Amino acid sequence: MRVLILGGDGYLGWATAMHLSRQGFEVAVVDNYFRRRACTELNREPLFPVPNLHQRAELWESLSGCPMGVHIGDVCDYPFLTSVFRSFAPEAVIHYAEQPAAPYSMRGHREAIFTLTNNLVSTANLVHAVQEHNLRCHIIKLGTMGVYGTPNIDIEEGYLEVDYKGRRHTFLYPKTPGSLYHLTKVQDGDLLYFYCRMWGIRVTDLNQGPVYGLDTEESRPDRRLLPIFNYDDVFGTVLNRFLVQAVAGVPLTVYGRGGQTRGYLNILDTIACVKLALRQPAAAGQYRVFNQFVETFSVNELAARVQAAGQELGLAVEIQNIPNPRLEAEEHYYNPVHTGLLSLGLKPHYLTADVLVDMLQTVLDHRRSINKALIFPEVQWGSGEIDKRFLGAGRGPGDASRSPQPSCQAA
Ligand code: USQ
Repeated sequence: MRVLILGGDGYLGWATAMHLSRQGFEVAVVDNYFRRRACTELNREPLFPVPNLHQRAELWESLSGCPMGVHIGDVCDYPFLTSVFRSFAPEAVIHYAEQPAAPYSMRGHREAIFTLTNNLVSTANLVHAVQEHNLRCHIIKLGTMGVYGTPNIDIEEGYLEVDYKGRRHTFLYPKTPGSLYHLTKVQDGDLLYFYCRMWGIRVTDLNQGPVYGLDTEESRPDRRLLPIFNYDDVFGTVLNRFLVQAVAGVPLTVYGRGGQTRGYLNILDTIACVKLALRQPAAAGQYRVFNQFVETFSVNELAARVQAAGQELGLAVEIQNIPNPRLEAEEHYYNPVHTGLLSLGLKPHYLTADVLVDMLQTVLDHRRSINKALIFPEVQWGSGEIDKRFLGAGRGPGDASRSPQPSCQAA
């Protein structure tokens, strides 16, 4: 199967590309180097430098014997995208080419407009390219669990069946995103769902939680094959940040009370989920949604685990609750369904002490490159007076975190 990976230079795109090419898929990668440029512009360089995409693809081919096509260009440039479709004729496309950082999207006007434009135009261009070249081409789009927010009821897998005044209908699950980035993931999902209904395209939307990890089987033979790994306040995700903070001797930055709970997964499981979706594609006209994570943790729980793993390596890890730069519920109900990918065959990797120690050891190899100035969060979500009771279920000035009342109380 010919698989085109948009955003193939990124943290997840590169690891996915190597894995799929080794598994016998014919792979081509596309990237416009946005992440590299933004890291340089904001002075938030990754933990270690990685060769450019051409060099990585050549190195990968020399080690594995698996060739990989490289196209440098912008998915928002429609003539460029259609030229790639014409030359490669993909049968599936994995769309990782969105601006993925919530803090970046909240940094200012320029970053907000870039996030909106990039994430929506890239998705719309992809849909049109598929319609123009091969309507059967399966689109796998990386979504986010953050589209749902933290509602005070269970989160279903994409859809919600509603009984209303004696009738029943199934809707997309209601969304309450917590950053502009997450909002664009709601909007691109709506776009894809719309075109599934209009044109019969086939789409899988993978609503992924925060990912952690560095090494995959493919990167182990040569450190130059590791993914771009950020630990700064803009592009770093929470667990990756905590690992670097533990090694740097900086107290772990728990934002606010630390009860924020999310669904996490190892980068190995991201790759496994994408492969499962490729091999068992959505049907024509189907907008298929999976909640892509393996286990849930609060930020406090993650910090405690990193602290314990650090102790095994003789690192004295402190934890500090610092003022939350984001507007988000810090204590909330969280119970998302995530059975779809398990039923396709996912064999999860869990966040064990061994996994944490292994990741800490890789970070220790690069301890001299850590720039402590990149750790403390600078981007603030808002400056106005916000009543935090509106942040949870968004149902008005009631107590959003209150559990549903048992029905016997009404009697
Ligand atoms: N957090 C801390 N301390 C830190 C960094 C983060 O307490 O130093 C907290 C945040 O406030 C948040 C949670 O940890 O409550 C997760 O933050 P994150 O930065 O790891 O994740 P987020 O900004 O939500 O975004 C990341 C990826 C994004 C993906 C998303 C999945 O950057 O691309 O879509 O995880 S999810 O969070 O489920 O929406």
